[in-house]
Amino acid sequence: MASAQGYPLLCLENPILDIQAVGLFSDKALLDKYGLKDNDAILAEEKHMGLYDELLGRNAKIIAGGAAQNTARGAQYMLPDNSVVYIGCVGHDKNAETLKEACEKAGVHTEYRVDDVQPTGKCGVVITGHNRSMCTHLAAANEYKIEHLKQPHVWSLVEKAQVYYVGGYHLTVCVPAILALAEEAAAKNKIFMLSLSAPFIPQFFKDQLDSVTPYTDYIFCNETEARAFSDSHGWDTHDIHEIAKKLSQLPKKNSSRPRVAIITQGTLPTVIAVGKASGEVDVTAFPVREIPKSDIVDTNGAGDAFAGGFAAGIVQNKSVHESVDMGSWLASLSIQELGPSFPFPKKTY
Ligand code: 26A
Repeated sequence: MASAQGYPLLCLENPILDIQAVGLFSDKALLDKYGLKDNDAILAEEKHMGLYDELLGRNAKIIAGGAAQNTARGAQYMLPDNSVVYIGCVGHDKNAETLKEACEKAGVHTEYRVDDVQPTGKCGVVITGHNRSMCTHLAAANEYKIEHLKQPHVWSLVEKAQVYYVGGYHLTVCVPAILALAEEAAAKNKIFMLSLSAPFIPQFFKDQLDSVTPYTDYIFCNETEARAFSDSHGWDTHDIHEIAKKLSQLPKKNSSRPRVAIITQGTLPTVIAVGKASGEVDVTAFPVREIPKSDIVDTNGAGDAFAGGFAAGIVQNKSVHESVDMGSWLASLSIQELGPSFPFPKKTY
């Protein structure tokens, strides 16, 4: 049962189960066999379909994933009970139960659309060193429909939310649903956040992305995604400070809030650009909470955890810098766990 007062943070994207190979079972030969890059996120084509069974045959771990679903669990980790609701489309199967249970355990309320035909989406994750390669078969996750969002019991959760977080991966799925949230945020001066998710989003889904960026109050990406955005927009720069500045200056629907662009760069400082009404931009860099390399289990989900901690800060009206530090703290916890997970018993910030 949904909480009567709703949830301050609402996240939308693709609920996906990660099938993650670990240790000796995960190697370059496997990447080569399926033509995967060592650090990438792609949509599966026909030639990749054997990867999932091959991973399972190699003792792979099954872990709840889906980028914004990880962010939702991460944000809830740092917020009071009943703070986060997550929306996306799953199949009518056991994998959907697994995802729902992971969310319930984390205290995240789910409002899944359940597709009767397609199975729940899955993501093959191949870890080599500190890199992760992801190959996603969206299946049911690709069947999200705006009609689900507009049902009265779901839309009332949309209306009660104060902050929206959409994973950019959803731009491949249901732009009308993203725009419905974005417009609700802009019309009522609520907060809309978007992550670029992967380089292929600005590369191949540029028009969909450009239809949503004017609504963003916060836009997140890592350095590779930032450069892909710059290339696809003909900006002719790979300088992260410069790209952050330009992102913050993109046209904006709701002029009552500044645009904030946040670019993470692994262990290098996070670059933050805050656009001002005058047209000037404040660009700062904020160090990450680095942990010893030997404590890193894998970096799958680090960016999602960062966004979760950050969103938790914004939900609690913290400053941008404090929210960045919360994101960095949560990311440092997540990379010490297998996959996009967080330590239990809970640690406190
Ligand atoms: C549309 N695509 C490609 C995707 C994803 C995705 N989540 C949503 N849509 N491809 C990978 N992921 C998730 O990213 C997380 C790490 O950031 C994986 O499920 C993984 O948990």
